[in-house]
Amino acid sequence: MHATVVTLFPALFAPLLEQSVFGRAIRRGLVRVDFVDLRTFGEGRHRVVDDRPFGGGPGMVLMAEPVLNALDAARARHPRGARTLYLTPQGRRLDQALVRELAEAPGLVLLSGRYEGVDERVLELAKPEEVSIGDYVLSGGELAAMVLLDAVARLRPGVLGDEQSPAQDSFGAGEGLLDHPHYTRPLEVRGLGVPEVLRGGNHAAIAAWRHEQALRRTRERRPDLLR
Ligand code: 9WO
Repeated sequence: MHATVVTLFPALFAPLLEQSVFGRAIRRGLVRVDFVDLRTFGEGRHRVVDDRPFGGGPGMVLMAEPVLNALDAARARHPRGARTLYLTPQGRRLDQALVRELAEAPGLVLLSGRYEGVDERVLELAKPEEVSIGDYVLSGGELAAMVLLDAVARLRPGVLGDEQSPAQDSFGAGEGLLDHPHYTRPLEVRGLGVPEVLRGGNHAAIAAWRHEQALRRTRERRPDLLR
């Protein structure tokens, strides 16, 4: 995975890049995340990137030219076929199917907005794919970009240790089910035990129990996933 993030706040990404799984993937060369600092493309001596909205109202809007120039610089670092994404609550909802698709892309350019958003002409001219991680408003697109990067990176071969496999994920096998319950030591926690089937060595029975639990949870909590 090679991603370039266009943002005013590249430093916000440090905790993700330093986190153990993600950091190891970078050191191993399995994942690469670069930044284009939007400020570099600002206007004048003060590198201004925002201005007041036409029509009035509160807040500021990211100006088109700095964003378009930053996107061009970011795209120049990727082969054709790279995907350009703008993180916004107005976008297509991110789900595991889109995550799998993005994991196969030859490159990702992520635009993280701030303030009230970007000048609409950026969207008309650069035509990024608009992606939402959920129906809520953040202070900027950076956290959403990190969520997307984390979800995509862990699908790249070798990023997870071999003890963990994305095939084990609740959505990873393409089954679209929620996860089953998990238990570890001790056998008793404040009077609560562990289901008997998990304590025996019958792996077929364990697999069947887990599948049944996953189905039940999905039916109860997210019937929409069973369509
Ligand atoms: C602010 C706002 C206020 C009232 C109604 C709708 C609204 N949308 C926004 C908005 O999009 N503000 C932004 C802050 C501008 C772009 C970057 N920001 C952002 C991105 N906040 N939340 C996201 C985001 C991105 C992806 N998935 C969920 C949220």
